[in-house]
Amino acid sequence: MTPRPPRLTAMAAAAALFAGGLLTTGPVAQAAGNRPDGAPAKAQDAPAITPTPQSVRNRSDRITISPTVTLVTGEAADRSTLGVVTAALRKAGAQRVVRATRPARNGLNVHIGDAGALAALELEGPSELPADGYVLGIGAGRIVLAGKDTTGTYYAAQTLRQILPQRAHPGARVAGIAVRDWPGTALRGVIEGFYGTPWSHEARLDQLDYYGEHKMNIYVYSPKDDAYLREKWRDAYPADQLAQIRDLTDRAVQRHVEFTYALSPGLSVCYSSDADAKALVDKFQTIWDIGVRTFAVPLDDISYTDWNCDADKAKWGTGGGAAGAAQAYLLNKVNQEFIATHPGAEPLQMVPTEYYNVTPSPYKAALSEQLDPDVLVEWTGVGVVAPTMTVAQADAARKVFGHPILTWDNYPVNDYATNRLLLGPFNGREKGLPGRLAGITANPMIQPYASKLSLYTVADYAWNDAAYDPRTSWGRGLKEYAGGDTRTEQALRAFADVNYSSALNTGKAPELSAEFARYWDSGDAKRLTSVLAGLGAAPARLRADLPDRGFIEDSGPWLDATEAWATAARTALGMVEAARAGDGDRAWALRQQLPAQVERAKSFTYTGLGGGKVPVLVGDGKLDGFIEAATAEHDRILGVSGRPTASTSLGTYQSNTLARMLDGDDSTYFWSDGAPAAGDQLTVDLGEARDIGDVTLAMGKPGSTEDYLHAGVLEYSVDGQNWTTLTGFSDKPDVTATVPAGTEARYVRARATAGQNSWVVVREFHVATTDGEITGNPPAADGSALRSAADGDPASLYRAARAPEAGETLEVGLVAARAVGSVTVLQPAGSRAAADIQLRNADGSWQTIGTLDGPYTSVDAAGRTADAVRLAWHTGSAAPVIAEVVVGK
Ligand code: LTM
Repeated sequence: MTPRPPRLTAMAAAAALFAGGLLTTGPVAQAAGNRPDGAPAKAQDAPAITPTPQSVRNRSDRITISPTVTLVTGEAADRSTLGVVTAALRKAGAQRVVRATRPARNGLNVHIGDAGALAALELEGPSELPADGYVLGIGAGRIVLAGKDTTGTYYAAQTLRQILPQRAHPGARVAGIAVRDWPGTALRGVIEGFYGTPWSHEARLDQLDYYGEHKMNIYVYSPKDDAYLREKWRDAYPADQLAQIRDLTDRAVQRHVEFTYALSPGLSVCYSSDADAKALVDKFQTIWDIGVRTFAVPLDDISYTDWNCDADKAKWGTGGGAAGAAQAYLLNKVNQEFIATHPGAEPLQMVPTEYYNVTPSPYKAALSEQLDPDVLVEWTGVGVVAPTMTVAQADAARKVFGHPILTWDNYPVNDYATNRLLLGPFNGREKGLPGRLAGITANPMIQPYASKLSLYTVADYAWNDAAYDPRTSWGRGLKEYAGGDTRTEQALRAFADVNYSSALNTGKAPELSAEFARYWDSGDAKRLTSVLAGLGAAPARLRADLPDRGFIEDSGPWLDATEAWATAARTALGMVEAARAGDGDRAWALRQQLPAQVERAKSFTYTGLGGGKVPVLVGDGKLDGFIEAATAEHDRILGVSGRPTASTSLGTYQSNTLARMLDGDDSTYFWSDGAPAAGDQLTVDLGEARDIGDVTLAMGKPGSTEDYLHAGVLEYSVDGQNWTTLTGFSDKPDVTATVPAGTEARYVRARATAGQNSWVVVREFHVATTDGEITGNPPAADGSALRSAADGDPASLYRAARAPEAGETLEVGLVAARAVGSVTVLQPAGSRAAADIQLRNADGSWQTIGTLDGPYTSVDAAGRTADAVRLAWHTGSAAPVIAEVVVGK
């Protein structure tokens, strides 16, 4: 067992603090953000120190790192602290670091854990500070580290480590400084409490190092999928696993972190059973024996309406109040028979079954009244993943649970969204909150290394909430994690930005989306090109240079997806730029690359505990949104009308979606999941007001011949508000309305004028538009439609079933004769069809204006009047594949 330094621990301090209610004066009030001298702590005071210190004052004097530095050690110095200080001095250029009981005459003296040595710097000692507070003074020819306790001195050493320069030789001059610092709340750290693959032993050791460096002092060991903590809670650990817990405990002690062992018996415990209480205590004893001093009993995510034994029902009855009484009974036994009988044990922690609100209930009342008062209660805030947490809510929790509150903050945990990395900052937590709590524990991601970015900000907030700014803290965390290299930092920032959003940070990819908005506003393609190039290169740079290699392992599929999305976005940008520059050929070539690039970007998966694969999300809604917007812009420039969309007041039966009534395929259909009432409607939206031709509503299907609108009207509208009737219909599944020439509409709808019993099937709801009517040959291959050649969507293809025969044509009818500015024919790359492009004159004759020439053919029609356009296939042409025929004005 590792020897433990005697100290007033933070947890004991927290429990004491709450024993008689909230302290509102003294150290805790200071910890809420005011410096003892009354001046507010400023983040910019000490940019290099993390978490942001409460008070930093620069001095006018300097010290020099001498070749030999003497450590003068006092009581509140332990080996870990000496190790940190020695390593920092060596990195600063000291060649020898020696220990002594009194200061050396020559060279720099570093006083560790000796508050008396502060007098020479005219600095007040740490005695009035809360637990873990410290004073660090540099000046008057010395360095003094004086903690309120050993942890405080250790934190002074961590601060010194961040202040000292890195030099190969002695002689560095260090500016004088006075830091007076203390935490905003007693407990600050992490609860490994998620579902999914538990962290590895190495990752946990690494985390404990990280916590020590960032002044976090608690780690709760509670992974949901460690069987010995839940399903097999009564069973003893195999020797190797126990040895690992011992390792973790030792490392935690070295890093001044409370290793907290959390056993969750709720799935099978019999609360009234002496044998189960003994099993719990026995298991704790084995863990105590290897050095653990802090214990928890989480009772979250269990049923409290089903007892695990009849004896509990007989003893307590049923309902939430009974469950609260039963839990209090068992926990009090553990508290009294184990915690109270083990001197040095920290206060017991528990997670209630109602952990996610402050609503008074019989369950909470029972816990409040019957649970021993010194037990800490964990609470997730209002909501399991609370978007915000306020002082008022914490006070309400304190009141309703009647116990000191330790938050179990479900951020950045991603077990409920394993497709995401949550790399944004800790956000939405009100200033002043830490001072009302016994502490803050954050439930991290399944990915330990990637969790560090947000944990950095949790540590910063928990230490000094008054000075905390989420974005500033996030930026500092990125800088630190990148290891001092600016380009790595930029790469990390770009990657973290596209993995930013969560319930706490609702903005998606905030920096990248601002760049997209700027581009659409300004047209500054150069800047966006560079941003996207940076994003695309970020994964490779991180893989090459990020010091923390675990992050790369954790983020693999997200890194791959980021690179692929950036590639697709660059293609989309190039496409818009080419279209805007009039280079339709290139624009179309780029547009065709997009689907495969997007598919690849969507193809990367995270593999969870059971081997299930989940496609990962990166910059979702922003990167894909940009590509969609760019595609629409490209199509708009080319004059492509855009595909109609549909909506309905009816529900959808299974996968028979509305899109199926617009796909030009008579064998697929929309199917409602119920019978329509009068007023129910199906609406086609053409995207903009356009000249429309005939409207066809094809309803019913073999096997469901009665599934159609039995009584209704076809109507159209320009604005979606004012409707004009085209035709009424009754008792016929196939309806066609002839539309007067010159009719303009954006919306066309079929509206039920009476209720009926049968559901509704719509095979096709077709509104002919200016460039819409397609007839001709060769017929479309299976799975393709002739209509796809001019449906407003270049992504849908008319793929001929065979090569054309002599005299065959593909004809696009215009609603009425009009001036034609150009005809553009888009074919997929590699398509070898050959045809003349012809216009139909007023006398019915056809005039050739050009020939098909590669994937992108655009022919100037010079405003000739025509009422149809056609492709007259050449003899010997390959089977045509046409993406779109665009008839420009
Ligand atoms: O939050 C608590 C107290 N329990 C569970 C956690 O184990 C889980 O990680 C989070 C997030 O899914 N939700 C819970 O309810």
